[in-house]
Amino acid sequence: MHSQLALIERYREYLPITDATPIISLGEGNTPLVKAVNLHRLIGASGMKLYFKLEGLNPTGSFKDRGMTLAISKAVEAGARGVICASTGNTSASAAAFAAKAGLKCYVILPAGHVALGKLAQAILYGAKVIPIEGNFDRALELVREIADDCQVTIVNSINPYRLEGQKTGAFEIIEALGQAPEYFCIPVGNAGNISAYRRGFKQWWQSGKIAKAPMMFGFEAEGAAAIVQGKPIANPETFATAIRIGNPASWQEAELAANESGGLIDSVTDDEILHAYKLLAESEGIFCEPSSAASVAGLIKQLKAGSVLPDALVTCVLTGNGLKDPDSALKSSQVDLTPVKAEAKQLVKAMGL
Ligand code: AN7
Repeated sequence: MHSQLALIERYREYLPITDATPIISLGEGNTPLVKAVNLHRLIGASGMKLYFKLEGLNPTGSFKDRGMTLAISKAVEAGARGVICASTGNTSASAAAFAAKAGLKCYVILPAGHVALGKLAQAILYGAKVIPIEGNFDRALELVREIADDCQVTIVNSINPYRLEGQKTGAFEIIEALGQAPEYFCIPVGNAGNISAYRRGFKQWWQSGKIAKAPMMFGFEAEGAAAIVQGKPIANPETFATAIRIGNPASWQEAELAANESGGLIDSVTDDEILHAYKLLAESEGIFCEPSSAASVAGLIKQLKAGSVLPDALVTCVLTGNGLKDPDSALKSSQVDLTPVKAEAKQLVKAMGL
């Protein structure tokens, strides 16, 4: 029965909703936690119990839906006319979809030229007003903060207090699926909201006695956008993982605290390491996530080599978004000859390399 409830109804006792809150849902949450059968062996940890939380199976294809269902429900409850966000893509897709269902106007401010095509297509088709700027994500978020009040629109970036509250439900689902918390928890870090949200979820259920121990939180920034690791904002962040191309994370302090107090770490991974993990997930586990999502696995591989993750541990990696959003990255990262061969059996068998 409980799977028929909307995500935020299912966990309502842990969330700031009341009988007066209209529930705007697209069927988010309840995503699969899939056990690795090959990848852990390929990274030299055959005894590892490794699980992937497939957040790309949410209705708009990313984890953002967990927070957006609550942010949009609360915006409707408060009588908002419209919502606005800056985005590297996934927030905009999610905001646009939930706003469409709620009948709210949605304004989306994007860094021109650095949003994966699928995400842009989503925001447009869901009917948002999409405005690219000549600037990066950090500048877009500054502008959104500057104009939201005057324009009488609600910000639905993760600085909206309801976003992270909704996103913490991912931690609850992992605990329910495993019957305990993982020992190590690995996640990509961009604006640093999701790692903060998961920490809230794990901490809340640890403090209420539902789990004996909370996981060590390991967050991974892209090396060219690693503000937290370097201890200073990055003016011109660069990485091929466009979703985490962010130089001044909004939840910087909460994320650092999450890593520190849980005994974990925020580290960085190179584009090459991300690319390697992206392909490994696809080829060894049949999982097509987006490049940014693969930062969690790239980071796991790095920490395993460094000895900070033990090879026989219980580990969960969050795969934050669906690879189908970004087919360009998939094709660009593979050297495949797609020249057509003659439609003849002999030619075909030869092309098959047999
Ligand atoms: C697939 O959509 O910031 O550390 O504007 O799309 O919580 O920011 C997306 C971020 C990881 C990083 N994986 O999460 C946006 C945006 C994917 C993402 C992140 C994002 P945060």
